[in-house]
Amino acid sequence: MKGISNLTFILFIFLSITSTAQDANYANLLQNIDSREKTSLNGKWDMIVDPLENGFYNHRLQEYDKGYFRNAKMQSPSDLIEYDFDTSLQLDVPGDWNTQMDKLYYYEGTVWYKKDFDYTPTSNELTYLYFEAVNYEAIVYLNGEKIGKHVGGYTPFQFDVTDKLVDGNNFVVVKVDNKRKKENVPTVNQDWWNYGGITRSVHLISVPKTHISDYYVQLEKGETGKIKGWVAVENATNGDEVSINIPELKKTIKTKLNDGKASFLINAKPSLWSPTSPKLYEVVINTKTDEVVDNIGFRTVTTDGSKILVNGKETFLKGISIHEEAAFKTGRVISVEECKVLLNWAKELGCNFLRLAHYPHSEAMVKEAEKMGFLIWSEIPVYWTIQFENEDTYANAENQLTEMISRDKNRASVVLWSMANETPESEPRLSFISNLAEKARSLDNSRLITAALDTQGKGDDGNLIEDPLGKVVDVIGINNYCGWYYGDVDSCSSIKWASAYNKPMIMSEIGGGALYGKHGDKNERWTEEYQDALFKSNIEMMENIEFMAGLSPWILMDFRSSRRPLRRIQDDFNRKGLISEQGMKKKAFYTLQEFYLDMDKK
Ligand code: GCB
Repeated sequence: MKGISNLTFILFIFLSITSTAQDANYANLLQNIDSREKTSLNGKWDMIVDPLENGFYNHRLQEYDKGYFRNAKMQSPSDLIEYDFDTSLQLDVPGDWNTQMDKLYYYEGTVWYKKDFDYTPTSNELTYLYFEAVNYEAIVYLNGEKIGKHVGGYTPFQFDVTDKLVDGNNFVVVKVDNKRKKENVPTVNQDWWNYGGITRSVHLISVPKTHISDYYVQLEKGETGKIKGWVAVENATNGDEVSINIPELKKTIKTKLNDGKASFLINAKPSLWSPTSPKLYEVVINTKTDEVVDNIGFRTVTTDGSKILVNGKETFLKGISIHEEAAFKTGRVISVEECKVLLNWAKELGCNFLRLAHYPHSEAMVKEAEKMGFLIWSEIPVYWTIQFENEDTYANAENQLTEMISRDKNRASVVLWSMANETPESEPRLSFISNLAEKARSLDNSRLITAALDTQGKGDDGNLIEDPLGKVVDVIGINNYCGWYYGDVDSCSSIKWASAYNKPMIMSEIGGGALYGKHGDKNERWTEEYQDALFKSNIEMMENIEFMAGLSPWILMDFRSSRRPLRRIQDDFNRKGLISEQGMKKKAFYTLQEFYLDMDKK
């Protein structure tokens, strides 16, 4: 007994010494909002389409205080107010506007959203207004007053609205603007639909004044016996206690807060999370006033030369790329069921890995994928030729990266943070992406950093990877369209590859388009036979690349893109899916499936 209390004392001293703030640069997003008391603001929202931004600027193009956010009402019959939310049309939240109203199919611009709700204050609580995502820029007003702005279409953000809420009826107005701009991330050019709107859920989340605002609970890099992390508590007093409890492991550790943060280290031997055994442990974090429960999996991910190791074991990433677009109805995915349709297809294909392209997918997608044992590549929309020399563009990209990592840093499924996709080589691009990589490592050094490159040299002797970005990343992603954008289908199988880096390479894209049900000769574009032959030839090529550690062909399902106007074939869809948007599997689906299933037998 005495021994145990000595040990506790030593541990207490150790924890006190190490309980310094870990990193002050997180986005400070409430973690795991599933475990929080929430009021949903989903449902019908009133909306006004405002292409000229009349509700924001006066006729001199100055921002003015009579904007639509006031939600003004006529007080007398002679009043002139040229808008009225109460008689307006409505949109569903969550949801994109493009697929909800025919008139808005191609619309890019401003739409005003308004929602009324009742609120009853409770004592000693803080209330956050939490948006899971709005594409692209959101200016948020509560009861006629501006409470903040958020830029970036795929990550969550929150505002403390405690002092702005009134007892009884309240209204929130959001100016949503998805105009593409050169300086944005992504920029003006992208090969997916620029779905606008409040595309993910909105909540009011109440927490005690002194509350757990953030935490990191993960295995130490490369160590399977040490769970390490920190807890951040808002409005705490120095010395307040935090406990971290993992009941199934019979581990409880207590630590003290210093400047609102506390570090901890738990020696434990959890059953490791892996694609074949996606074990999650209930983790309960307590303070005197607050409790958060999460389900966390423990695994390591490292590299050894050109291999990727999961829990120390070489693991080939049998993957597929996915856009977060709903099957059958198109538009953004808005429910867990819609996530599951895509994930089940990936399972059927034989995948253990998903590239969630080209932006952070919803938390629901990441969590469902985690339960099903998928390893995940998660990325920010630093896509093609963005403004690498623009500081604001960098700040925007870094903010999206920070919000992505803040939200998903406790997910065992996520093994790769991707910084960029197909960016052209230049000095400014190298420093832009190197800075992002450094930022990502400072926020989370337990995962691998990657980027999808398309800069490989294509010579007569074969393809050579020597992009200087290869130095910066831990895993090199290569997008390679042999048989589609270059080379004959038959030529692909004999291409040789070399790399200047002794690092793992994931073929993050290969592919070609086919219209489901279109059959013909294997040399005829858009037929299933052409796509199938392309997959076969590329598979042969990849079987000969020694440093290949994984593969995520482009793409699971046909998806909407305004770059794809070819009538009767594309009809605004990128047709590189292995499955049509109506859920019909093309020939190449079965070819890739066979390749993955054969690998399991080896
Ligand atoms: C790419 C891009 C992806 C496109 C794809 C295509 O290299 O990374 O976003 O959709 O090619 O279909 O051209």
